[in-house]
This record gives sequence, C-alpha cells and structure tokens, in this order.
Amino acid sequence: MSFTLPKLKYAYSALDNYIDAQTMEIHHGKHHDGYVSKLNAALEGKDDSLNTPIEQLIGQLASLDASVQTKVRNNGGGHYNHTLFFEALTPEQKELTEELSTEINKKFGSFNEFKSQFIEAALGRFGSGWAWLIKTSEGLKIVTTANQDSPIMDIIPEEQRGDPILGVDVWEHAYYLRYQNKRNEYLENIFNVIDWEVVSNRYSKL
Ligand code: MN3
Repeated sequence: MSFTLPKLKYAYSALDNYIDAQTMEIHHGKHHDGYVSKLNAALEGKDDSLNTPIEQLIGQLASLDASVQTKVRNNGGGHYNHTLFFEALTPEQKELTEELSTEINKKFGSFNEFKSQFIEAALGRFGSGWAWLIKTSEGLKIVTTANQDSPIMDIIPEEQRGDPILGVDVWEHAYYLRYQNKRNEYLENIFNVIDWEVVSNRYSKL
C-alpha cells in the first residue's frame, strides 16, 4: 500500500480572503505532497506490519524500528495532520452543531473564550508546530505539539494526547507569504474558514 495526497474539496483560491491561493497551492501541492512521498519512500521494502492506515501507523511509533521511526513520525505525522487541517477548511460559512457548541461552552465558558484560549496556545508554540482541540477522557482540551507531532502519537507526552477534532498548522509555511511574522493575524483570519460542520462531525463520531 502506498499513501496518496488527498484532493481538496475547494480550489486553491477559494479561501483567498483569508489564506492566499499561492500559500494554499504550495502548502498542499508541495509541503503535504512532500510528506506523502517521503513517507512512502521510508516504508518501501519494509515489513508488512507497517501496511496499515495512517492513524494506526503513527499510533504505534514506539514499536517501530529506529531506522524508520523518525521518518514516520515526521512524514506520517505531516500527512495525517495536513489531511485533518485541509479537510476542515471551507470557503462557506459552516455552523457548529448544538452538541459541540454545548461542550465548548461547558468547558471554556463561551465560543469566544475558546477561540481566544486557542489562539493564545497557538501563539505560545515556539517554532513550528500545531494547535489542537482534542477530546480526552476529561472532555475537550486545547493542546499544542511541536513539528509534525500529532495528539494520536503514542510517543508524545501524555498531556498532549487525545482525539483531535481540530488542528491548525502554525508552521510559517502556512501563513508567511501574506502574514509574515504576524502569526496572530493568521490565526484570527483562519477562524473565518474553519469548517465547523466537519469538526462537529468528528466530535460526534468519537
Ligand atoms: Mn503545513
């Protein structure tokens, strides 16, 4: 089995009011594609036990041979994280379900308070990484991870682990062309194109 780059459900220019077409094209067509091809290259000729869906593959990093573990961590994480990210963007206005909205209010007080805590966490991630809304046994939680680490990886600290329902890329490649060093403006703007229907569906399926 080899992994393939998922197609986007919108055009590269569709989010242009907030995320420019060139950034989208490079991000999906070069960066995400690069993770997919490097992941495939890392797995070529390896044991059949690695022939699993991506969630399973990066959920069992601890058991992988050192010769592939780092490559799968970086590129498998890159593939999984970007798939979640691009799937949950949309040029259309999509609403949260009552179910998720209630959970967010319960945990954070209000949607606006959630948003401000999420942005604060994302700004606090030094260097490259991700900000996440995850579901844990104690309910919803905001966490961040470094590089291409993902909340479903078995080898990251316990307090970062959970089921991701929203992931926002804070690598400079996600925003630098339009926003340069202004990660805060990128984050404020990306909230205009998050597909809350997709995020809500992820939540309800857990
Ligand atoms: Mn990226």
